[in-house]
Amino acid sequence: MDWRNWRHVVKLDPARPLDPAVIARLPATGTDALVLGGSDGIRRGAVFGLLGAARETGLPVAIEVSSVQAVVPGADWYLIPMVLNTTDPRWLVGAHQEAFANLHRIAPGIPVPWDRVVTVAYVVCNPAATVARVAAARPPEGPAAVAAWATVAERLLRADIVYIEYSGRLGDPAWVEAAAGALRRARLFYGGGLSTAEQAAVMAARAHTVVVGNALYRPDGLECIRATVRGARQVRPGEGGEPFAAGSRLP
Ligand code: 1GP
Repeated sequence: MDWRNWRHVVKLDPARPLDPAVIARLPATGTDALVLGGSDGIRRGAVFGLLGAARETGLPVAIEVSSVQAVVPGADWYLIPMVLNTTDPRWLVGAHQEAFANLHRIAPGIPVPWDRVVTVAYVVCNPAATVARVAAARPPEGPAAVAAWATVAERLLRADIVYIEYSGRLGDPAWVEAAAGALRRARLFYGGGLSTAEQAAVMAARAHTVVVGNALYRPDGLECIRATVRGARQVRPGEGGEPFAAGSRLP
């Protein structure tokens, strides 16, 4: 399935151990795709091993290239994160520039699969999240600031995806709504703290795609994934609160 049609995605962290039997059971949960990604401690060997297990599920697999260690061939898509609200340009474009400058060493002889490269503009909203610390992010002050970041992402950077990232805790639906209201073309992803059908439905009514990470690592992880898939499928994007593009008109 094309990434533009994903409603529910599971994010697997290559730095966290997970029973391969759990991964093998992910297709039966009804999720649309697997994303391999994490903020810290990414090692090429672990990404490679996890990619193999993910591929065996038959689900579409994306690698989030948050480090050159995640440059591993064999994924359907390569998601390139850019942290919009970082205080250090390294996390917006600096690390990317460095990677391209060293590509001949990182992936010798392998051309960049540009048709499978997807740009992801992150708005990091939870100051306590690892990604906020690692990427030196300054969380937005409120929904209006989030909407403005969404406009920057779509209109100026032409990003494919705008990602409202609360990683580790449930976010404020009003912030997701604000981003939706500013977007016309980019896909809106929400991630953070989802483990129940109700929580997933609230966010999936405001975003195109919801991402579930941490909950899978709980003892009842697969049940959480099933529940969040059910919730995401109960609603349509733009159904909750402000519809897409509602606030994107110029005065
Ligand atoms: C993390 O947005 C994802 O990048 C998912 O967040 O781990 O809190 O589910 P959780």
